[in-house]
Amino acid sequence: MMSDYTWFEGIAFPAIGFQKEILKDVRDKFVLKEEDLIILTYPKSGTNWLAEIICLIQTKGDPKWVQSVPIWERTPWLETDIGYSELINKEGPRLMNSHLPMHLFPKSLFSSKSKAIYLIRNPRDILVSGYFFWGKTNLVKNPESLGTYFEWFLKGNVLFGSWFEHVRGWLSMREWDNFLVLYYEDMKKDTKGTIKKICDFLGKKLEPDELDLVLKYSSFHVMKENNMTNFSIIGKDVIPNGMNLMRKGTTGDWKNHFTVAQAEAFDKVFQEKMAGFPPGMFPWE
Ligand code: PPS
Repeated sequence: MMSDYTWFEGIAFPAIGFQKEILKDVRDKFVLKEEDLIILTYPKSGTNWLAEIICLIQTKGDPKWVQSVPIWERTPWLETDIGYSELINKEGPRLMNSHLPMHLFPKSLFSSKSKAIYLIRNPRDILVSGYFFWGKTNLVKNPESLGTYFEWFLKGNVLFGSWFEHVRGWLSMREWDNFLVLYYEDMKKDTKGTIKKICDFLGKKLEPDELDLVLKYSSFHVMKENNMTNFSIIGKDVIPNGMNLMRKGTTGDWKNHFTVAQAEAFDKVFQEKMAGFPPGMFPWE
């Protein structure tokens, strides 16, 4: 087993900022409240894009909040040491995000009326995004090559475990009233339509000019320039090489990186592992 991670229940977490005891408390003791909103994703699915959109919906498109408060304070990351301690002490409606697979998520979710949005992205693009993002940090074992990371990803030997199991687990909640499933690919194709869908789910109404402001301030280029969002203010003492969150923001970048053999191997695993879902469940397939 790799030793460069914090392991909990067979799932790998970054070695910095995560502890088994906290992960256990998150699962067993964290109490979700009816007014909470949770952003759920497998890493590199567009978490921060969705978070920025939700923050901007809350301010009706006014960018002051997203331009003055770091995104990890606006939407604390539940399973981290810091995020957990912030959230347990927070009054009122809480906005949070989590990469946890369903079986490690707070049990209280299943008896609460809190709302959750699960964002899914083509795992091929997630693989490429993760390779370029994590590889440069000191948070994970360095895979040295995309080929090595590809093998790890298909086996689920990467942060937060297998994409296939993560998605299978959370999609079992898709019929719940307070659970919305979104796709990164749809967000790219029709961002405005997706923002409206999120507003409907949250019971928020935006005027057309407010909607345009949400669209503007959550666009890739504006987010890339926003130091409160693009991870550029994370100290070099934490991540010596820095972190480039806003890399390309496109769909299908995997085609620039996979060999033909890798593309075929991925297809085979995808079909095996995701068998049984109705046609159209994954818009990129
Ligand atoms: S993390 O580190 O797991 O929280 O990363 P996450 O935010 O989930 O995903 C990062 C990818 O999302 C892309 N991104 C966007 N795409 C389009 N539009 C906007 N506004 C946007 N914001 C973030 C980001 O570029 C990462 O994808 P890649 O493919 O690496 O560019």
